[in-house]
Amino acid sequence: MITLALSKGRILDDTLPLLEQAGIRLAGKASGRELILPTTDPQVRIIIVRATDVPTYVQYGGADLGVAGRDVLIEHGGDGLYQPVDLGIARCRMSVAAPETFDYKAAVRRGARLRIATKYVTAARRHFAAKGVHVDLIKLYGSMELAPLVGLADAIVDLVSTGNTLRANRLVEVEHFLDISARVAVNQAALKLKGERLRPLIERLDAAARAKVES
Ligand code: PRT
Ligand code: MG
Repeated sequence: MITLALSKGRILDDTLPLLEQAGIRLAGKASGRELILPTTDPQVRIIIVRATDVPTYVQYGGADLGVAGRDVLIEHGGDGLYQPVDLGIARCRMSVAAPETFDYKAAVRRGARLRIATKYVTAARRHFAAKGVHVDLIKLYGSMELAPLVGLADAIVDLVSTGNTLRANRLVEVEHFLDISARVAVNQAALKLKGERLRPLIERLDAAARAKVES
């Protein structure tokens, strides 16, 4: 049996069509509450976990492979994971955003120490270290947009897609530093033990993703 970990929402919605291209469909109609979904391939099942838990399930072998955003994989660290395929789905970017009233570029120029609120501390630390900007990172688990509005932080690091969330909170995207899309993460031990089954599945997902890009 091959177990594939997905998260509800855009990862599941965007992965199902690729799986279908690879010849695998959900078996029967799901109510939306099941956490284990059988597929038309009796040797493949899907488990539904939180987006940030996908790499953890794969790392410890609770799933043989999974689909997770580059953001999630960076924060996890990638231990024990092989990342062979960028599916090009669930695309967005990681950016620094600040209130209109905060001159981010000027603050960076004069070497100010910045307070940055984010869920993505690893990616943010890397970015500011590479830029040589001193930051105090404040870890939050959601609604980062609020932090600068109440004086908790000067700026935030968040994912941006349409930009509507930032606009609604009168924040401006001042620096886009990472392109994000979802990748396949595979348990390294499973790849050795179940390689005969896993490799063709990974190859078919890769082919489906490429075909989607070309169309
Ligand atoms: O929602 P939950 O807490 O369960 O977990 P999650 O937020 O990690 O899961 P989910 O399904 O929301 O996101 C899964 C993956 O989709 C992420 O890990 C990203 O790789 C990817 N993705 C693509 C996004 C977005 N686009 C996105 N726009 N993830 C989050 N957002 C959020 C963003 O954080 C911000 O709050 O949407 C808001 C911005 O969107 P715009 O369109 O207003 O700019
Ligand atoms: Mg979300």
